[in-house]
Amino acid sequence: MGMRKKVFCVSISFSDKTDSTMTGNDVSRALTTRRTFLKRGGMSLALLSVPQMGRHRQVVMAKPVLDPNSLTPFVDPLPIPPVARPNDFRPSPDGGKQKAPYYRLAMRQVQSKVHRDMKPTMQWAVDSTVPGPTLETQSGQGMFVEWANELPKAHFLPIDHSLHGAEAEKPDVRSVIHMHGARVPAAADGYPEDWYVPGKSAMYLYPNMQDAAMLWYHDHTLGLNRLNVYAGLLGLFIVRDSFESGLNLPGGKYEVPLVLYDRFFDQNSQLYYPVSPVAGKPWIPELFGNAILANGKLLPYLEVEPRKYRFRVLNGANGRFFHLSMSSGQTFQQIGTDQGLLSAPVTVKICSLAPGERADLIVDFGDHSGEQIILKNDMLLPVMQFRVAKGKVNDESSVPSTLRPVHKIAESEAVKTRSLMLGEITDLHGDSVTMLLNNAHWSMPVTENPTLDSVEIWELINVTDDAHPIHLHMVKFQILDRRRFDAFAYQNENNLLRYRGNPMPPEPSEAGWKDTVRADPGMITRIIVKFEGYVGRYVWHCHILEHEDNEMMRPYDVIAKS
Ligand SMILES: [Cu+2]
Repeated sequence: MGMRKKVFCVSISFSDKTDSTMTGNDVSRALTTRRTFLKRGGMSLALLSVPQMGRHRQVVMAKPVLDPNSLTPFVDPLPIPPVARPNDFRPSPDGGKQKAPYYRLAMRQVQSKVHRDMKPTMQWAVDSTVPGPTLETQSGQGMFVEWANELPKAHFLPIDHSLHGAEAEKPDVRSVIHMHGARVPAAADGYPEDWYVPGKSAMYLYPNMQDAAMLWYHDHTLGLNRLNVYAGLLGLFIVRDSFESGLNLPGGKYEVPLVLYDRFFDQNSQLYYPVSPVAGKPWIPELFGNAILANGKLLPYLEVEPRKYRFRVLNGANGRFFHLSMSSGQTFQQIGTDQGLLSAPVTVKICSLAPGERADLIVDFGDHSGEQIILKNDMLLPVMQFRVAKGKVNDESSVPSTLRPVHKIAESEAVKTRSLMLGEITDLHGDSVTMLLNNAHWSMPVTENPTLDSVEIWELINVTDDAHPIHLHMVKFQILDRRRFDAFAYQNENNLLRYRGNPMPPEPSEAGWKDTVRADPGMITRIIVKFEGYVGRYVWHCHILEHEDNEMMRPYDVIAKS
């Protein structure tokens, strides 16, 4: 017989030390230590919202993975994704005099280095970088983007053909790009079934009738989304407006986008995506890579001046929640969230971001001249380093004490309240088999059908052990509250609602316009949404991409007023 393939089994837990050298006992110890730490620290779980608490799943690491601790940290400068330049200007379809910029952005396979001491990594880029080029526009300035699929015909990550939408008869390589957070007509939203194969493209018009905010684009292909995004198909989209520009916030080179995500690399510097131990069904319920990348680099550094900076941070990970802090102990001033500016800056010591969420942060290096400061995740692990120059500089930027007023939507405006259960189906071992929204599969008839311009309250009733970041396409919303409830009674006593606590308002850093909300385990999270924009078919889903790919996504229809 040939060589026996070495198989490494690790539990994908919330431990950041998950790697091929970790045994089950090590993982248990790590879990215990962290739980004890959490308890002793008196830290609220809502703050940390570690989604992986108590989970202990077998995931096969078919090969040893690279340990980022074995690399010299902070040897590569932080790359800034290039700003996309229009190829052309085209007549606007609304017949207006103003022409709209046209961009052609192609998805391609590239080789690029994520660290000085690693070999080039094969990735799928938009244009030629991962993250792809940043699109920028002014609010109200529409644009055309032609998303072209120029990928190879073979996928390099483990497709699970048993998942709905990823059947073996479908082509392996398919893509469709969604603009997360954009108010767009349904035809340009990147519906998960609107995928196309290499050699094809889709032309989308984005009207951009919305306030300044940092949005992002990423693949959304039904059943493949987690793999295509992991491969590299994501990038930023910044909408600006005159209100925000009038605020004198740090700008130009002092405004730095920061796309964060985690990956595994094999010993050959190639992306590695773990699989389940079940033959023919490689899907895993969550992925927490041991390597955290910032703008596509592993452990980069950024040279900064001793002054204020604005960081536009995206959690672009498949499933990891980030809890960012600075080794200097300094705080962040959070000025914005998913859909733009907060009503006033909020001081945060730890910036928590679920997958899909964004934070707009002001960091003042003014009192730290000459220092080297580490941006850390989960209070332990380095993400990147800031090298603050010596001396003093004249910083003319400012952070006003009030930003953009956030008009609160009154509950009385809601014409409907929908109770929507976030559920999970497990096998006899307690391992996840599929995740469902309101017990419905993707292919079942639409059940959420709000009327255009109406206001609704959606109650996200989470009976699972995980936090699920829930994202609604096309709209922005506000978080009303979160409330602990008896999930057992709800499931076993015919949806009996027994509350276990008082409603808790959103954290101040979430009390603005959102498009993605953390629905914590054992909690009912209520959001209030005005369905402004366009009539048509959209989707709402969990932004843990492994969940989304396994049924935790539903179509919804915005219907015309009668
Ligand atoms: Cu989920």
